[in-house]
Amino acid sequence: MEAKIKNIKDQLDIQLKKCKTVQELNEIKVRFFGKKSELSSLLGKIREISPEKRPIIGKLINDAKQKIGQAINHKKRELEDIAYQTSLEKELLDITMPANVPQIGARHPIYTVQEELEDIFSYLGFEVAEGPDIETEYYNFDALNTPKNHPSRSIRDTFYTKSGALLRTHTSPVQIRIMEKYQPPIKIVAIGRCYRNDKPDASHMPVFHQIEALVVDEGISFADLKGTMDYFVKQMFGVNIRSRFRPHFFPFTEPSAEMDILCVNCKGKGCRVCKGSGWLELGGAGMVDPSVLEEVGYDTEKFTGFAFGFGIDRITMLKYNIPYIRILFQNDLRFLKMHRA
Ligand code: FA5
Repeated sequence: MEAKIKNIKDQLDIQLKKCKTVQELNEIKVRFFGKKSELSSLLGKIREISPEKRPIIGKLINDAKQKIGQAINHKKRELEDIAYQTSLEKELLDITMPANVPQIGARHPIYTVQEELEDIFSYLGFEVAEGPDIETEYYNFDALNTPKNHPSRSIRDTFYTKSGALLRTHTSPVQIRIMEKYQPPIKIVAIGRCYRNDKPDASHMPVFHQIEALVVDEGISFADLKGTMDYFVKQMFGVNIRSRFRPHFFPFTEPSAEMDILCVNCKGKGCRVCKGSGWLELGGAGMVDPSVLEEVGYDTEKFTGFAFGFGIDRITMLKYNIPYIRILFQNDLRFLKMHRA
């Protein structure tokens, strides 16, 4: 009997060592403790033992039962500890891991400047107008009093489509489209892309952006033009901005002028960006030529007007201290993130 009890304990030790899960342990418990277990059958046979030996064997069986129970409980705790540890490792949150920052889109600096321009001119009572990028020769040149032999019409300067249309070389055709449609008073700005067969350099790109302004009413003078441009540059760049007017020629304005701002790159010393002049040309301006007003059927005895067209890319360069225009078109994420609006 003693040998049998020892054998049961040895068997249990072997089984417990192999046991890996709580489920296996439950099966072991049934096998060693259940009604059909060897231990139960030993207990059943106790009556067959002589009365004097009975208490000794009974104690042996009860001790064995207790030890088996303790061993199983011990194993149960061990398995529960392992399961808990494994779940902790699985759910481990490593707060030192690099964060996944969401990739949020942002407005390009050119569009931020465009919005600022719209705000400045809206404040002055201008309405925002639009025109197509693909234009006809009529709107881009003819109606703007540009002679048939003007060099800007040549294929070396202008991109033409096979059908004879062209990619607008400036925003001035919007002037004509608006005047054709509406009678004075006119007070609009138009913003958009322009295209020229220009070789890319520090301040030129084949695609760039302009803002056009047009005011037509009774009694509009050059002083109104200068006042508006002055207000605009001060709002855009601050009161310390240095700018200058130069006499110039445009077929659609008379008199005409160009406005320069101190070069963003060299601050007037002369460099590659300003081609040594110390100044960066921002755009052209002038009083609308009466022949343009006549073309749209306006009464030139009654109405006068002014217009100007500025390069938005140049304005953005100045605003963000960008030395080369192409940086605005390269979509380098390092630059775009730096100038996120
Ligand atoms: C014109 O385009 C005239 N339509 C402006 C105008 C409007 C005059 C109304 C009078 C009345 P201009 O060719 O100078 O003018 O261009 C105006 C501005 O556009 C330039 O000063 C410059 O800032 C910008 N610009 C012109 N070509 C390019 C280019 N290839 N790359 C970047 N900016 C350019």
